[in-house]
Amino acid sequence: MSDVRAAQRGPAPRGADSFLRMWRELLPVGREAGAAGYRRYAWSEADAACRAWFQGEAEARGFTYEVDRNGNQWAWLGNPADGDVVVTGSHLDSVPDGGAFDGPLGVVSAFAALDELRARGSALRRPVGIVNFGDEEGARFGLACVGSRLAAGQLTPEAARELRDADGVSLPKAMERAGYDPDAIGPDLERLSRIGAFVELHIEQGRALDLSGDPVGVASAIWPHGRWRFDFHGEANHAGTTRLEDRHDPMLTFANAVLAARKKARLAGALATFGKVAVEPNGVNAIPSLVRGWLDSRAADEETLAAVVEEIECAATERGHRDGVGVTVTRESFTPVVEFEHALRDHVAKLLGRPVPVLPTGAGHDAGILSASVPTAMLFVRNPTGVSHSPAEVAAEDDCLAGVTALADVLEGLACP
Ligand code: HGY
Ligand code: MN
Ligand code: MN
Repeated sequence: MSDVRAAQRGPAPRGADSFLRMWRELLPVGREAGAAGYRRYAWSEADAACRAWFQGEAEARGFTYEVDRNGNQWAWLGNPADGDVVVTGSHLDSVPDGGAFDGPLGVVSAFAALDELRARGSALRRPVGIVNFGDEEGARFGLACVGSRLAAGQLTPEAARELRDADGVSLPKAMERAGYDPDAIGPDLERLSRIGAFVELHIEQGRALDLSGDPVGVASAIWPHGRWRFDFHGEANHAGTTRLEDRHDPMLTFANAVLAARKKARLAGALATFGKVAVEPNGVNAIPSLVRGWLDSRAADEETLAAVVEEIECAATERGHRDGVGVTVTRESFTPVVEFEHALRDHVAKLLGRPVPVLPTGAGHDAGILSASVPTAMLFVRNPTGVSHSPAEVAAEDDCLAGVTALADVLEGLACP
């Protein structure tokens, strides 16, 4: 069908060279001066800079560039309307003070892998696409994978329109300010139905590959996970004059909930994290009136996850009774367990040409969202420290290049059989 050589201009950079060039060029994009890490939040200026980078890379190669109704960016080689498209990619947004690799590694590797195929002279027999899904981390509006959830019909436009950031800016307003049409958002099932396989490459967010000594692995499953908002309602009062026994201090109840979360998760072999907190009025010499803490919890199966969250809620409520503090819990998102399709997973593993670890992960991904409607697989690249969602996140250059080669091998096997 499409000859990868015909669609690109200029001499053919090998995947490794183009990866290193793109990585260097993307590193400063959307990076605030003085920030500890990346703050590439959805629909921000930093996000716009990343999107401009994506569009530039697509157009420089002569790929057809498109933004879908939900603001996800696509670069096509061949005509996606032909169907059975092989898509690869990831996301470019970040958590607060995130690392360089979570997301961008998959997008940069996608372009580099197609450059590698071009250098190999591979002729594509299926259309190929690269995607940058919008707002994967949910750092700004609290819900992860907004772009892929909307496309897959797992988030309704009505619910998306209710999302607000910490300053009260709604998702539609943020999209509009960034130059996108918020009235267009909604399911994009026809687009997804054209995808025959989606393969997302991602840095591993753990140390399994480091421990096994492999640069690349394949995903087996994603743990079910969700986010719950705990509101602790107390009574504002003077820190210097209110007797301890007269206080209704929501910070105390919150602190106990944090300890309970740790204990319940440990006992169940699950994970529970209060990573974000907002305090009102947030004065150093005032007992707070409200503490709002967001719980992120994950477990190997949905029953365990539900039990752990319920236990944390009970512990918080009980403690609230003792402190004279009201506790309300709101589930803000939930992603069920994902088992990647075995046929594609095994095929991808075989295309790598050597035995590789097949790993579950506790991290969420757009691939997990898409897996409900599209055959989906993931490749992981070794992370020597396992650190992620932190500026300390790192992968060795050789491993990133091994990832590019692995992705090129997989795309070649799928699209140039
Ligand atoms: O939070 C997550 O699991 C993902 O990295 N978005
Ligand atoms: Mn992440
Ligand atoms: Mn990610």
